[in-house]
Amino acid sequence: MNTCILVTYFDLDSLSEAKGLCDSAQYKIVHVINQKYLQHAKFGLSEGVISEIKEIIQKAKPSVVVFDEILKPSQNYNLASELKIEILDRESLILEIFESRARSTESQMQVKLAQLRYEMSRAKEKVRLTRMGEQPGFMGIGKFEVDVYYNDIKNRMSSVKSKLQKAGKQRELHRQSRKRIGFNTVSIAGYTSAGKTTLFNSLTGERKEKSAKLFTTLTTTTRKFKLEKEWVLVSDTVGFISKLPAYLIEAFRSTLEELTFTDVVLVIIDATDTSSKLKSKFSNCMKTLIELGVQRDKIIFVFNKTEKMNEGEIIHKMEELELDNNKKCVAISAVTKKNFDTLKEIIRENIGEHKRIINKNSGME
Ligand SMILES: Nc1nc2c(ncn2[C@@H]2O[C@H](COP(=O)(O)OP(=O)(O)OP(=O)(O)O)[C@@H](O)[C@H]2O)c(=O)[nH]1
Ligand SMILES: [Mg+2]
Repeated sequence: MNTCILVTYFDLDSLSEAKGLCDSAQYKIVHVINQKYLQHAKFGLSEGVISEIKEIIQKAKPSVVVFDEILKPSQNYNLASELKIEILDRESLILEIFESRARSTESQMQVKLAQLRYEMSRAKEKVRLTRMGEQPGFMGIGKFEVDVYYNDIKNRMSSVKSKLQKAGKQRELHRQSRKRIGFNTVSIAGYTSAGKTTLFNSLTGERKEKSAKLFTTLTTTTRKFKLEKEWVLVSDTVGFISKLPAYLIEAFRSTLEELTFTDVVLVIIDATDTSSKLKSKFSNCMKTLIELGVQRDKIIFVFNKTEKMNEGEIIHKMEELELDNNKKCVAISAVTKKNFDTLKEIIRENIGEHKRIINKNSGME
């Protein structure tokens, strides 16, 4: 197994999430370095810490150093040259996880596009440095080859993009045919590991992979389930995370766009999180949903994993997110199916409400 030294923040929430990311990427952590600040100009770290890490590298001989922040290409370059080891910043770590987990052709292409964008941002910096004469060519190649390299990435990107566009069109056709048949649709969204797939499986009787590891699901799956007398289509989607690189959202946009077309979006919240984690994950989810263009009135807030919590604790968690008086909020357990009747009732009411708004806007009511 690959090993790493993890450089992260002091607070327990950041630490546990960073550990989760290392675990999902299959790196065994041999040493943790906690810092208050990871945005120093040259290395991301202060120079004092650099010599500390050098000593640890000598002793522990890790495969990589995981840096739990987004590093600029120049910082990554400086740090790698100074420590003489590969540096994985938060973006590339998440990319590695996505790469190892992508199963469907579409998600593999999406990951490919994200990797190319990542490479492109690095290439731009390298081209800039080479042009300024600060870096005498890179990877042993000169100015002319740098342009060739840069153009090659551009070409590969446009080829992946056009394949993804085709897949997107296919998705659009599916969506239209579902609409013609008259199916109502529900999407499940939320932070990674909130329990989206567990809920999806419980509603549909599916057996999609669920796990405590982060980013278990990368492919949107749609199945039907019975809502009293009518069949409804429900989709499970890729989870969010804080500081998710913009180009990953961009690459997954075509699948995440499903969220803007469905009648109802269930936002799954892990109610067992500490207050600080609960709030930061929630604001991150809402920010991402708004960026994607999801209308807030379509959202139902689902507090999950509440089977072992008492009423007081649940209400307290709802209050923390100012959702305690919200009619579109329900506490469930995806494992024990606690409050599934209430959840279905709220979904039904919201589908009805959404349909009324659409009809009104199109002059049918
Ligand atoms: N106690 C408890 N655990 C749950 C519940 N729902 C999900 N879990 C656990 O939470 C973990 C994550 O569940 P998943 O369903 O894989 O979460 P997800 O949101 O699909 O995660 P990603 O696909 O990685 O984004 C698993 O270990 C589940 O067993 C619940 O209602 N109660
Ligand atoms: Mg999942």
